[in-house]
Amino acid sequence: MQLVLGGRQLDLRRGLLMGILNATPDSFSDGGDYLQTEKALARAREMAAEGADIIDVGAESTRPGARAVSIEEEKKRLLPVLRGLEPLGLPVSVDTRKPEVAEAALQAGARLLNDVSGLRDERMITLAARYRVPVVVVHSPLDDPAEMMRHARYGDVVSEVKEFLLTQAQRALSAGVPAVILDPGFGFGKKLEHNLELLRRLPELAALGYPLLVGLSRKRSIGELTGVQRPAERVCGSVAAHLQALGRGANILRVHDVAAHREALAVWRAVEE
Ligand code: HH2
Repeated sequence: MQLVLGGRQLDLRRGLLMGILNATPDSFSDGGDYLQTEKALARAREMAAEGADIIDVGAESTRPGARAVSIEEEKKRLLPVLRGLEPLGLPVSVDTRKPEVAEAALQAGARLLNDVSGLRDERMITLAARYRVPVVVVHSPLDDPAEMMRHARYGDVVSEVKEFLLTQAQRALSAGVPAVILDPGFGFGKKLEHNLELLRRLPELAALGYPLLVGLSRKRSIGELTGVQRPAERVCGSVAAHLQALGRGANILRVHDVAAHREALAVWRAVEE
C-alpha cells in the first residue's frame, strides 16, 4: 500500500513515523517548547535527522479542556513554521480543525490535512479536493475538545468508531479527495478502557482497507498503564503501544519521540520483512 504526499511515494507497509510539532503554549506534553518559530524549526530539523517521514504541525492544543484559539492566532503561530519547513524536503501535514487555517497552510506548503474534528465541516473536504491533498479523518464523539470527555460513553466503541470513519471517508472520496487515512482518535472522548479495546481490535479497522494512523504518544492512557506522571517521560509506554498497533495493522505512527520509535521500528521491520 502506497501513499503519495507532495509527489513522494511512501511505502505504508513498512510503518511510517509522523513527527509531532506543536507550535502551542499549552499542548499537554510539550506546550511552550516550540512556540517560537526558530525553536519549532530546530525541532523539525532534529526530527528529520532522527528519521521522521512526515512532520505534523499544529498550533492549537486539542487536549481535553483546551482553550480554543482564534483563526488569526492559529495562522500567526503556524504559517512562519510551515514556510520555514520547505527546505527540509519532508512532506508536512497540518493539524487543524479550521478550514480558514487549513487553506492558508496548504498555500504555505502543507501536503496533508489532519483534521481531529473528523471532517465535520464540509469545507475541509472541499479544500482537500480542490488542493488534491489526502486527509486524515480522526474519530471524536464531538467537535469540541472542551466537551469531549463528557461523551466518553459507548455501546461498542469499535463499531461506533468504524461507522463514523467509514461514513466520513466515503463522503471525502466521493467529493474528489485523492486519499483518506483513518485514525480512531485515541484519547478523543475515550477513556483507558476504550483506548485498549480499540487497540486490541485494531485489525477490524485495518480490514476496512484504508491506511491507518495511530496516535498514542505520551497520552494519558499510557500514563495510567505505566504510572509515569510526566507526559514527556512516557516514552517506553508509547513505543510499546505503538508496536502493538503496528502488529495489528497500523501504517503511520504519530509520535513526539522520533528517535526512540525509529529504533523500535528497525527491530520490528527486521522481524516482519
Ligand atoms: N492527537 C493529538 C493531536 N492531533 N492527530 C491525529 N491524527 N491523531 C491523534 O491521535 C492526535 C492528533 C493530541 O496530541 P498532541 O498534539 O501531542 O497534544 P495537544 O493536542 O495538546 O497539542
